[in-house]
Amino acid sequence: MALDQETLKQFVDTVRRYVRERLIPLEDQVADEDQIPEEVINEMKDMGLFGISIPEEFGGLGLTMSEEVAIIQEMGYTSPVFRSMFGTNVGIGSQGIIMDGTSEQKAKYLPLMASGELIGSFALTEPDAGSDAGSVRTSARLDGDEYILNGTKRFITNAPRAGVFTVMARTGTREEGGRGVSAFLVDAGLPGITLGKPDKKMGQKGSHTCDVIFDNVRVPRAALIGGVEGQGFKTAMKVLDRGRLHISALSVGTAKRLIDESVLYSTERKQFGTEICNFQLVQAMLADSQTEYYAGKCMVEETARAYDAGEKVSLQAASCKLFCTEMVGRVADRAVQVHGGSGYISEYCVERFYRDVRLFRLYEGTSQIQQLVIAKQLIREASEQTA
Ligand code: COS
Repeated sequence: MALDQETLKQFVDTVRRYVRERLIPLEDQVADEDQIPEEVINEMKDMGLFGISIPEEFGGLGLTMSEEVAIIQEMGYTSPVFRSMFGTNVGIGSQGIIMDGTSEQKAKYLPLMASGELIGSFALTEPDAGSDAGSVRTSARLDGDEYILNGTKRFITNAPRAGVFTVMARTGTREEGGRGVSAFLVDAGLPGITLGKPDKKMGQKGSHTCDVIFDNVRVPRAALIGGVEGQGFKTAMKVLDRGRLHISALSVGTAKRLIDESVLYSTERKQFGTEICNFQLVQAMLADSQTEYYAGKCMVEETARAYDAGEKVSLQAASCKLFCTEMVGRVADRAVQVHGGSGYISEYCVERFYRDVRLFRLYEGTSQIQQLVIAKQLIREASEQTA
């Protein structure tokens, strides 16, 4: 649903105020305790954040991509772990069902995901399959009316809280690559599912990932997304197109925060008898960050508009992910530089953000995978024109 401009503005303002008044003051606590307070999770549920992308008929807010991008930029202004708590429900954890699920699968899972009662996680990555998403080894063997799943999934965001996993598993042969992969909705409480130890990450404390191990897990045939084998890779790619745009919006929001922190610091910190913002070399860093932030924002908003217009945006989404996640890395680096020695001290939030944003260039496809997606499409388009 496209919200009218006034309603959208009110929602964006509400999220902006919530981020500034409620979440930013909690950032250090969440990082220190590696835990988001339960009451905050409940507040985010009450605000409808878990269901922003889920259609209204299933209890979500049914925002368009442009609207989602506006909200996620606001969320990017604070520690990314808050967004991560509901991010899988909005993106990779629910979109496979929304895009390719049967009406029974939608009715069973989406309302619970929209309210935040059920956390959905996306289980694609494996110890030996990350960038090469078509090479997953987790197997799903049909046995009567059930599939039996075996394998290990790695770095699964929100796995410790998940109620359902979208699992990419091989129903075909290894030689079939992506064509032999199917997507399954696997309830987390099923016998044979165990979780590995929580991963000790570089940053993003408060967001939890771990291995998920499937040992002869029996799921009904009805767990196969869309009821069709061999479509899992394509489902994953479509989900990731959208996810990449979402992460780009997040990167843009975080860049804005880092710029604001840098400007503020530079107007307070004095050296050589004046505020450091008066030095042109400092101004150059601020200007470069602002320019790159603005470029990223324009790209993301334009691609979201194209997505809403029904255009295929794989190339644009990959371009956004490549540019915006690399951009926020540079902006974070400059933010530390503007803060000087203080930027290396955890008392200033730029130190934490510097570590947190490093993940953006890795998950939902590394920068190198985005380059590959972009170049492949350019080459395909060129060969179609000459054919
Ligand atoms: N939307 C719909 N379909 C898509 C698609 C998309 N964005 N991208 C690819 N496909 C389809 C192709 O059309 C092709 O279909 P056919 O078999 O009918 O021709 C099929 O999927 C295979 O496509 P392709 O040959 O391009 O796939 P590759 O195996 O070459 O791999 C990459 C493509 C490397 C880009 C893919 O594996 C990838 O994105 N890897 C990164 C995965 C990732 O992000 N991992 C992070 C963990 S998830 S949080």
